[in-house]
Amino acid sequence: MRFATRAIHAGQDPDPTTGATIIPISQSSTFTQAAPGVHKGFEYSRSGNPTRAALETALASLEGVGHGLAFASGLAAENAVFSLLATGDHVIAAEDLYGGTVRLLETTVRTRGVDVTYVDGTDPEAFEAAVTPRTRLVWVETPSNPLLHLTDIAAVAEIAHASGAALAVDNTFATPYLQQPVALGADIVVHSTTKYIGGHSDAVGGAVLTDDDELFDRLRFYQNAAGGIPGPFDSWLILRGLKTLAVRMREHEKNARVLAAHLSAAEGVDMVHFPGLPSHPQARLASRQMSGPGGMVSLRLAGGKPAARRFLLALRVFSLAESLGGVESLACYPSEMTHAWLPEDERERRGIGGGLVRLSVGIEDVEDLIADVDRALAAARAG
Ligand code: P1T
Repeated sequence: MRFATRAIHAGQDPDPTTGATIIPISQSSTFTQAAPGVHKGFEYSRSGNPTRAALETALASLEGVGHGLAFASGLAAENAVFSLLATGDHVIAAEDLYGGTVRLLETTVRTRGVDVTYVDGTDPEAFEAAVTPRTRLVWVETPSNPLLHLTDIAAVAEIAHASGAALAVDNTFATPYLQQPVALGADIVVHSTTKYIGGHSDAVGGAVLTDDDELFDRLRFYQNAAGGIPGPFDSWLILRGLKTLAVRMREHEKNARVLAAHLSAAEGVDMVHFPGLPSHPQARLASRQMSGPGGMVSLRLAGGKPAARRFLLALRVFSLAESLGGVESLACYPSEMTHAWLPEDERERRGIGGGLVRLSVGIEDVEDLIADVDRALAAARAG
């Protein structure tokens, strides 16, 4: 079956006991056993729950892998992957990452005695140069948050594997509709399902997908042992959102292409980051490893922080909010929101300056989105 069909049907057969066409919300913490250890596949909802299992099967199918695990948030999913690391191990991470991922690496992974090196994610040679005999994991987001940098997944997978390390790709921005990292050589895919997969900004969740049986066994053990699982209702909301992923991504992308081109020609905009623009430094890699550029656009306003502030306050259709990937358009100010945890000099060094604004382009009528950014740009210039 093809992608849009699997999004609606994988793991989602009619309920065998009632015929319910839609996966029911199995709002039960426990499952009655006929005799000790004799049950229908579920014992206790931390270990496994039918609604969550349906979501896990659907997500694995969309990423083209054999195993899926759902978590309570994207960061809980990431933490499951980082649990594979022991004291003395080394991680190479691309530099442009969601601020919460950097915070997790710096405050919980590094403090366990795991060494972390950040490299330019756009340069495979930088990964190669950072490899040590203790490197166990390479971690990238592609496209990255917030600068929309791309990492060449196939090239970096080869480098990771040559040193015996695993490559994990945070595929939140691309979604499996546009990019399937395991087919390109990655070992693990991570998602914040809060974003495009859920798609309606009404649930927080995460997922880890892999085709590797041994990694899956360890991650599955961690999921049950540490317990950071989503409840049945959130699993159900994310599964419902997932059904329309293909159609939503097409609309996000259509609007993002129009908006990115419009912003590129606009007065007061220094730079637009969008993998679908011919000016994106990795436009060729984008067309090779993704089937489309997605719906995220970042822009750098010429007037720096004061202009960005005026821009954000003048928006009416875009909401000023953390998160992304919902049907509604959102604007984010990375330096004071998603990446506020990083020290200012570190943000500047990573290219997240005061003029940077990130847009999650929704699926509203694009004319209204253009009118909104034009009004906000006029306000930004008026200062
Ligand atoms: O918020 P949570 O579901 O825990 O997911 C964390 C996360 C992981 N990976 C990427 C690429 C992300 O963007 C996020 C969360 N990001 C935001 C909340 C944001 O506004 O960028």
